Amino acid sequence: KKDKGGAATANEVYVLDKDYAWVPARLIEQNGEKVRVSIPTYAEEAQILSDCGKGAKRWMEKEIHLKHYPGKTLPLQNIKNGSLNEKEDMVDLPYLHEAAILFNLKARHIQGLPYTRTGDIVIALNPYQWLDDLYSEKKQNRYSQKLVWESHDSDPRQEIAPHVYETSALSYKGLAADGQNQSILVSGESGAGKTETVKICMNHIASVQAGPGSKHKKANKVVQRVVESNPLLEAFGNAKTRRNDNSSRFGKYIQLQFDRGDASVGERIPPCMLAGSKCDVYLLEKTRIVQHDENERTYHIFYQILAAEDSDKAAIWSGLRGKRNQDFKYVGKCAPLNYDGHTDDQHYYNTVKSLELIDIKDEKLMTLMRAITVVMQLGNINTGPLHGDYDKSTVTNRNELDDLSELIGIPSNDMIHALTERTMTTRGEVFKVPLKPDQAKDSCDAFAKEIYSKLFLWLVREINDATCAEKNYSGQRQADFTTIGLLDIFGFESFPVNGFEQLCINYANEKLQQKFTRDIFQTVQEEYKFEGIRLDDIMYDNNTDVLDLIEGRGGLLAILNEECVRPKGSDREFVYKAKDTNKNSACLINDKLLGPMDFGIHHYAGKVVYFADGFLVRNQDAIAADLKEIAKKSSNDIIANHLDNDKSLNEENDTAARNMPPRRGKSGISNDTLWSKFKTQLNSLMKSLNETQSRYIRCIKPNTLKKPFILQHMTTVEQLRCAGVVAAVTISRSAFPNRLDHRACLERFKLLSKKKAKKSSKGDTKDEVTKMLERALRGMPSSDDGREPFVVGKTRVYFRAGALEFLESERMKGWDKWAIDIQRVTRGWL
Ligand code: AOV
Ligand code: MG
Repeated sequence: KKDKGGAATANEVYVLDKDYAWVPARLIEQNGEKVRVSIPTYAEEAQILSDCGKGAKRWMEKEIHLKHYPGKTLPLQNIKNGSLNEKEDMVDLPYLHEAAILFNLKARHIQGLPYTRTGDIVIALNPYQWLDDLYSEKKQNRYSQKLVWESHDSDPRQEIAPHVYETSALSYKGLAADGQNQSILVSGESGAGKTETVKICMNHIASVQAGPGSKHKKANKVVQRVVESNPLLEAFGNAKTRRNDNSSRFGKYIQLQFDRGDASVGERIPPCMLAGSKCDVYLLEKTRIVQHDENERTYHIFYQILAAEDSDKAAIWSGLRGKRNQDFKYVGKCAPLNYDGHTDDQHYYNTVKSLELIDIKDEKLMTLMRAITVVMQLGNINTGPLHGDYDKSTVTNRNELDDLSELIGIPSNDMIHALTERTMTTRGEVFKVPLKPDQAKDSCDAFAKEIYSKLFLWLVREINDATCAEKNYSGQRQADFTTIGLLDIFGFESFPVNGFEQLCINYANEKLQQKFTRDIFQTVQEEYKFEGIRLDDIMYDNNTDVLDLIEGRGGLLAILNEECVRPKGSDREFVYKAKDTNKNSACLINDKLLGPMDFGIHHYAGKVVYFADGFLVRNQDAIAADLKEIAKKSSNDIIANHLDNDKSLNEENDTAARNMPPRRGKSGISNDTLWSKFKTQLNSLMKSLNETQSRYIRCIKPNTLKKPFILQHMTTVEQLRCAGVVAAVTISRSAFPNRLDHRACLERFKLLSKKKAKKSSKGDTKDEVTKMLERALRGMPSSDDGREPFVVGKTRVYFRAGALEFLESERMKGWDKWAIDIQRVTRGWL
């Protein structure tokens, strides 16, 4: 039986599609396990929404075997009304599942509306164009007025469109009104817009703090320094990648510090002023310092220096005069890049200005620039066999070595020894082992990586010293300030080949996901409490098992650390032991098809296979003692004094980390491994986050073309899954998958009630809805556990799985029976 299209729309569904994730379709027929649907032809994919609205001209038929697609066909109320009249808050979508979320976001995105809510979470699609109106001063003030300074009886968000300004404004309000520390957790994949979003929120917070209607927003020096610290961190920690011209190659957590508002002024909310900021950074990508892909670049700062005026370059080092990118191997030739609206030379002068703001100028500035030049110069050192002996090595381009020696301030011969030999100690006897030419080259690379990464940490400490409130308000301590923390951290990663970095990144994401699900769960509990609904059966997936596998006793982290101190430890042995010890863990993929260097993990966001090559070396993350020793002789203060210091500000405060004695293993390398340090850092971050009220912004990259208005289904859906948006919806809907507010419910189903619903004498809609629904649902088969099919709350009706579908099918009494069956078959599926 064919559907004629047009009016009857309840047989419209979304079906899973291998190219487009979800496509809207019409059910034509069901025959046992088989369903025939008609789908708009793929050529019209971009127009899917409008086509469906118009009753579609060209459709193709497709047979779906339900048996093979369990849970893959979804009931849809009405594509036209459900999608084109998109909802600002997805919680208001009557059917809330992955496909509905996708099409709601799409409908908004193609109209230039990048922000959408899912309850308290803001989903931000990268608009890939600067929308001036969206970030005007007027907009900023409107959100501050509505959400911070005015008082309302009901949720004021109902009056304003979703925006990340609501996240920043509500955080500020929580801070000022309740005195509670706040945090904004921004996540998403590379290029999704995390860093921009953090800056947008930071600017807004800086404007809210000036108080209602203030005209003097950014005049104060503290605000300027805090805001200017962003481009500075970007110059040293961002680089062009294939996916993002200004990609952050480190994670960061910035805490904005505020003085406690003066309650004596008698304002309803005492304005708290921004007093400073503090930044913690995570896992700077080190390999990029010595190599990068052809279409990518190393860190911006290298290109900035090389693009400066010759006289400025000569002030750093006379040898830089006339030098270009291609004269340095680590930098290399690449097309000129204009990111953030500026060229490299313009960026150089902005960087110098921002450095001056934090008092890095004159000789200190030169020391910093020279240390960066040392890194570049290290890449130019070539090594070869010593007098034809390939077991030994020497530097083969003496002129480059002499330049290096001049820059770093260490005699050339001392440099040669440090780069081409290793000092070993066996049974108290000290002797030198020569390095092969390749090993000597690796030692140059290791030295360059070490200098740059420590220099980056040094810079972060300098920024913190200049911006932190404790310094600006002497005599006050950290605890005297309240904070809003902004987290901009790498999202979940899964590439064709995944290494140690991906494991660290995905581990961090598991930690954050755990917090996310717990917070969502709590919000749902609060909503039900507000509605006066007793909650007995919320179930949700938690990822404790994966975290156990990674960081628990006998977990991957412990095994890898053990392997690092074992005299004959190897990557392969690590994989073997990891698989053997955790063979009962459901999260570890121990497939016969995986090689002896591969292991897989079922992460919350999907399955990832890791290739363990280089895990031990990466984890040890230590340079040879010879290089550490020689660095101390450098005339460059940063290189001489800061190579041993890798503590971030938070870590310094963490006494537990300080009191842990480092263990020593083979060749005297300490067991203070990268992973252990990262774990300590993460735990300290989680502890700090747990003391705050957290809000979430999920950034989504709508297309890989970096173009406005386009939304690609497949990649968007993958991100929604990774961001836990679907999981959040599942949690919030697990007990009651559907909800409608009282009015909407009355209007939609009043015809079902045989008796005309009498207006309750008190005009009580709750009572009216309850009576109406009791009558309308009388014919519904009772559930196995005998529970009520719906519960009426203070403002909304909550439906158990199947109840809303039953009402809808009753409403469309004229439908063919098969349509109802399909609704039943698909009931409860996400
Ligand atoms: P990311 O921080 O999430 O990637 P960015 O914040 O650097 O991504 O954004 C990537 C690019 O998208 C920016 O350089 C802008 O061109 C554009 N963009 C992002 N957000 C907006 C916005 N709200 N309005 C206009 N353009 C925007 V990475 O750091 O790579 O994970 O490691
Ligand atoms: Mg970024």
